[in-house]
Amino acid sequence: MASTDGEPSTSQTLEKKPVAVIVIGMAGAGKSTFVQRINSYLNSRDELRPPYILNLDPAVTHVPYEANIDIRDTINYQEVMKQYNLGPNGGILTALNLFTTKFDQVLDLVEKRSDEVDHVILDTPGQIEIFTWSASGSIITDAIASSMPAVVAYVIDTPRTTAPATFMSNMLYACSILYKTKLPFILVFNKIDVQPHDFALEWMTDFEAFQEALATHGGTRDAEGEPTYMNSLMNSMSLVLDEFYKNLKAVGVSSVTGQGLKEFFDAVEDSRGEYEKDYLPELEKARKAKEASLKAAKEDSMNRMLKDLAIDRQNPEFAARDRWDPEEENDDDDDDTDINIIDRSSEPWPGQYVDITKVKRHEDEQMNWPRPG
Ligand SMILES: Nc1nc2c(ncn2[C@@H]2O[C@H](COP(=O)(O)OP(=O)(O)OP(=O)(O)O)[C@@H](O)[C@H]2O)c(=O)[nH]1
Ligand SMILES: [Mg+2]
Repeated sequence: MASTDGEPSTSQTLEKKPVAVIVIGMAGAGKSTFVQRINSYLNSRDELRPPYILNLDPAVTHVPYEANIDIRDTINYQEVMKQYNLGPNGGILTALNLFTTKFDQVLDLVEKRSDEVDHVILDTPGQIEIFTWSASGSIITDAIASSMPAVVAYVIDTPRTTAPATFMSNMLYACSILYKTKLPFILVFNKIDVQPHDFALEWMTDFEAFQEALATHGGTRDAEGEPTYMNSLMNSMSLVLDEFYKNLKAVGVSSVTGQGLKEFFDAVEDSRGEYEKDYLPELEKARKAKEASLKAAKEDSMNRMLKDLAIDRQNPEFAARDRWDPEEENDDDDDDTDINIIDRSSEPWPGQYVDITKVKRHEDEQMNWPRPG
C-alpha cells in the first residue's frame, strides 16, 4: 500500500511493514498450490514487489514455487527420522523444532527485506496438527505476529466439504486455530473451479439453511423418526459456530485458475487493520505484563543480593571463600552452533547445504540433539 508523505505515525509505520500470510489447512487442501498462485498473482500485479516465501514443510519433495527460505536447505528430514528413530510425523515435528531454534535468523532476513516486500507467505506442513498443535508452530506464529501484521489463511478443500457433518468438523477445526492464534482469520474455500462455495457461504450466514441440510442428509433420524444424538449435537454445535462466523472473512478461490485472488488480497488488507486494532493492543498488554514481572523479579534478586552483602560484611571469612577465582573458569563457550539459514534470493545459490542435525560445536565433540519429549 502506498504511504503518503507527512508526519510519521504508528499506523504509517505499520503500513510500511509487510503482511505475513500464514497458510494453514488439512493435508491436500491445496496450500502449496495456493502459495504458488499467490506468487504468480503478486508478480503479475507488480513484478518489482514479489512476495517473500518461506517453505516450512521439510518432507515435501517438490514445491511449485521458488521459496526464498526453505526449511529443506537446513534440515534433512530423512536424516532426522534415521537419527532419532522416528516415524514420518515425528520426523516432520522434530525437523520443525530444530528449524525453530534458528527462527531468529529467519526474522532477521525477513526484516532486512521489509522495505522491498509487501507480503511474507508461509507454507506449512501437510499434517496440519504438526504446525497448529506443536510448540514450534506456536513459537513461529507468535514470533512472526509480534514483528509484523499477520493473518491466518485457512485453506479448505471445498469439493471435500459439501457434506454438512464434514463441513462442521472443518469449521470447528478452523475455530480452534482462531482461538489459539487470536490472529485475523480468512477462510479460503479453494478449488472453486471444481465446486463453487456458495453452499458454504449460505450455511455460514443462514443457520436454518444449515439445519435443513443436516436434516435432509441421511442418518439424522432414528427408526422412530426422532432426531439422532449426532443430529442434536450438530444442531447445538452450529449455534456455537454462528458466533465464530461473525469473527472471520470467507473467500472462494481457485489456485488453478486464479479466480478469487483479488478478493483474497482485499481480505488480507482488511486484516491488517484488524491486526492493528485487536491484536496489537493485546500484544502490548502482554509485553507490559512481562516487563512488570521481570522488573519484580529483578527487584527481588537485588534485595536478596543486598541482604547477602550485609551478611558477608558481618562474616568476612565466608565472603573470602565465595570470591570468584578466574583460574577456575573453563572456556566452555555458549552452545550457539554455527548454522546459517539460507536466503536463496540474496545468496547466489551454490547448492550449499547445511545439515543442522550433524553440526558439532567443536571438532573433537560428538554432539547429538536432545531427543524430543
Ligand atoms: N481443481 C483444483 N485442484 C487444486 C486446486 N488447488 C490445489 N489443487 C490440487 O490439489 C492437490 C493438492 O495440492 P497441494 O497444493 O499439494 O496441497 P497441499 O495442501 O499443499 O498438500 P500437502 O502439503 O501435502 O498437505 C494437487 O493435486 C493440486 O493440483 C484448485 O484450486 N483446483
Ligand atoms: Mg504442501
